[in-house]
Amino acid sequence: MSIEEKQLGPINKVCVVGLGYIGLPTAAFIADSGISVVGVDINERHVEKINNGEMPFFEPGFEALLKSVVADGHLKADTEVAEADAFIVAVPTPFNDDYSVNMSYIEAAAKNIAPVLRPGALVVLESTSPPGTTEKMAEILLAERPDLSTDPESANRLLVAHCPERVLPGKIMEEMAANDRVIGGLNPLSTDRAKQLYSSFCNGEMLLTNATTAEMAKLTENSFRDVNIAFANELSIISDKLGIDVWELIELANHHPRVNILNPGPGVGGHCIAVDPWFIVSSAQEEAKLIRTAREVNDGKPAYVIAKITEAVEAEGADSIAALGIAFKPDIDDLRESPALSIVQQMAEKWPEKNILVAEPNVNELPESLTAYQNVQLVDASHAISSSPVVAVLVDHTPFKSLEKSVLEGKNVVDTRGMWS
Ligand code: SAJ
Repeated sequence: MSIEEKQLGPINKVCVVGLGYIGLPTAAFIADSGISVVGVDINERHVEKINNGEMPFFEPGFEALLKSVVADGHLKADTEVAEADAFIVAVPTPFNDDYSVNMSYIEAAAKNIAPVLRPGALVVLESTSPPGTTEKMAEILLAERPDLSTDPESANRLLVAHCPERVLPGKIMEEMAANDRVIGGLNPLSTDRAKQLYSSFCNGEMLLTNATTAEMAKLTENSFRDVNIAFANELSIISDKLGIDVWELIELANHHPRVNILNPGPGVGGHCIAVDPWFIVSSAQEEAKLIRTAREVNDGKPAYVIAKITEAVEAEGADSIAALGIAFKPDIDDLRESPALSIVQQMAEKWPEKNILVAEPNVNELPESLTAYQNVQLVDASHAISSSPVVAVLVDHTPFKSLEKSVLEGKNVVDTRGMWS
């Protein structure tokens, strides 16, 4: 049973639902391959910006591509879905209080798409999701459209697959075309059709499997990283207790040909690694012991850093503290789930009478969560350091690395990133 035998033909039109950090670049890459793409988002301002070729968020190198596919008419944004040969769902999948997935965005997308589905249409879920979600999405589609069937032999067949996004924010232009893709359909025909779609713009290998394994593959990749960062974070706490420099320790251990320890930090941020492992935990509560513990270790790191800063503040009798960085990782402006931001917020709350001098070269103004505090100011790094006896290094942004080490002489430094080790 192949695409040719089933006479599914070429994919000429694609509808991408959700124009965020993943959906929009995906839509633009597909449009750049010559396919006509309608990108759909509920945010009207966002849609308007895109149709003017303007970036709704920062991603290096992406603006030129966006402008070009909008100008040549291959990409059009809209608030309404349109008929298409294939649909990609790239909407958020937050978790509920019990860490189970919140399906509301997927459900809303499926209900939107359902009325415009034609027999033979393909629907791909890209959003990171727990095992079984693609099947649930198919059930929602079929409940709305009982005339369609996921039986590949049916003339009214609906093809459904999962193809998780795997690009690293900040490197999307390289990784969107180059990364290998894991593709898992509800049946082999759905998998093949999704492979045809992704081959239009991706030069990486197409790794074919079933939907549940594809869902779990994505969660596994991010959990692998989370567990390994937790190992590094735990080592940093053990090393403090034993009076060992963790950066030297890791460097020495990494000389072993089969050891490659990641970097400790103030905790794990961003919208992926701090979230996705919980989907495994909620799918296998009893069994996912290590994955749960790793999450707890990483989530506990900001409180440990606060305790270290408190020791330094008390030792110095400091009335001013320099905080270097609030982004969730180096050289980006993204503050989502940032442990550095949460540490600064906790300091502001804990010490209303002390000045918290924040240096963050990637933003022009403090986020609302910090402007609420009178004692927090955004300043440049040299000013923050020279005015404070205690310096908390929370993000290792490149501009910080070029500061002379001598500016830290006599300072009590809590360096969570090993920037000057
Ligand atoms: N971090 C450390 N120590 C390290 C590495 C990272 O503390 O050695 C921290 C970072 O500072 C940051 C967090 O971990 O707070 C996550 O950063 P990251 O660079 O590891 O990952 P993300 O969240 O930007 O992107 C990840 C990527 N997944 C993997 O590398 C397995 C990316 O490929 C995924 O597409 C993305 O998650 C996603 O959307 O799922």
